Amino acid sequence: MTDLFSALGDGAGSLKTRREEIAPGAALLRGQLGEQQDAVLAAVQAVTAQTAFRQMQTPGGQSMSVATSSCGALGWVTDRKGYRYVSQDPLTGQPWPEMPAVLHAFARAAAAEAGYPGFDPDSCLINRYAPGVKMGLHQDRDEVDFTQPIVSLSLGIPAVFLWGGLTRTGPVRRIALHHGDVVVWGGPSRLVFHGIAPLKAAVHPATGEVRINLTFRRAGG
Ligand code: MD3
Ligand code: FE
Repeated sequence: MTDLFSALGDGAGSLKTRREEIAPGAALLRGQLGEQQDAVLAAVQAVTAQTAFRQMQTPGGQSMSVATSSCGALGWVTDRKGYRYVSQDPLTGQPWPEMPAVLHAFARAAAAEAGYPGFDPDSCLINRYAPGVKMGLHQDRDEVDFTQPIVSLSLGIPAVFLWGGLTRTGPVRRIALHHGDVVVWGGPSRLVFHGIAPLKAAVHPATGEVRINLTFRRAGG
C-alpha cells in the first residue's frame, strides 16, 4: 500500500509517482485513503450526527445548493450578514464538534507530503454535493493568513474541479477528482479561483449517491 500513512518513510519512488504538481504550490495526491478509509468515514459521520448538513444562505439571500457542516474550533458560515468563520454552530448554538484526530492527522500528513510541514488546521468544512449541485468560481479569502495552505479530500462520487487561475476571467482547467483524492493548495495557488462543475449522478459504496468534500483550513491566526 502506498497511502499517505503507510508510505511515509518509504524510499523516494512510491509517493512521488502519485503526486502531481498541478500548478506552482498546488499538489494533487491521488487515492490517499488506504486503510484510513473506515476511520475517516466514521469520523465524518460522527461529526454530521452532531451538527447536521444544512443549506446556508448567501449574503444575497440565495440558498446554497451545497449542504455544509463543520468541525474544529472555527466553522465557515454564510448568511445575510456575509461570509465568515464563527466558533459556534448557528443551528445548535453550541461550539462546533471537535475535529476528530484522524482527520487532523490526515490533513497534516497530506500538507507535509505536498511541502507544507506543520500544518495545524483549526477548521474542517464538510461539503455535500448531490447530483446537479455545483459550486461557482470563487476564491477562499475569509481566512486570516494566506501563507497557510488548504487541504481538500474528496469522498464518494466523482466531481470535476474547476481551476480558473488567479483572475476570474480566462481559461478554466477541469480536473476530475475521485474518492480519496487530496489536493493541497498553497503558495502562489492559495488564492486561485476554483469551483465544482454540476455533479453527474453516480453511486459510490462509501457515500451512496453523493460526494462529500472535506476542506481543512487554518482559519484563525
Ligand atoms: C483552491 N470546495 O469549500 S475543495 C470550498 O470540492 C470549496 O467542495 C470545493 O471550494 C469542494 O471553498 C473545492 C478544493 C479547494 C479548496 C480550497 C481552495 C481548492 C482550493 C483554495 C484555494 C485554491
Ligand atoms: Fe473554495
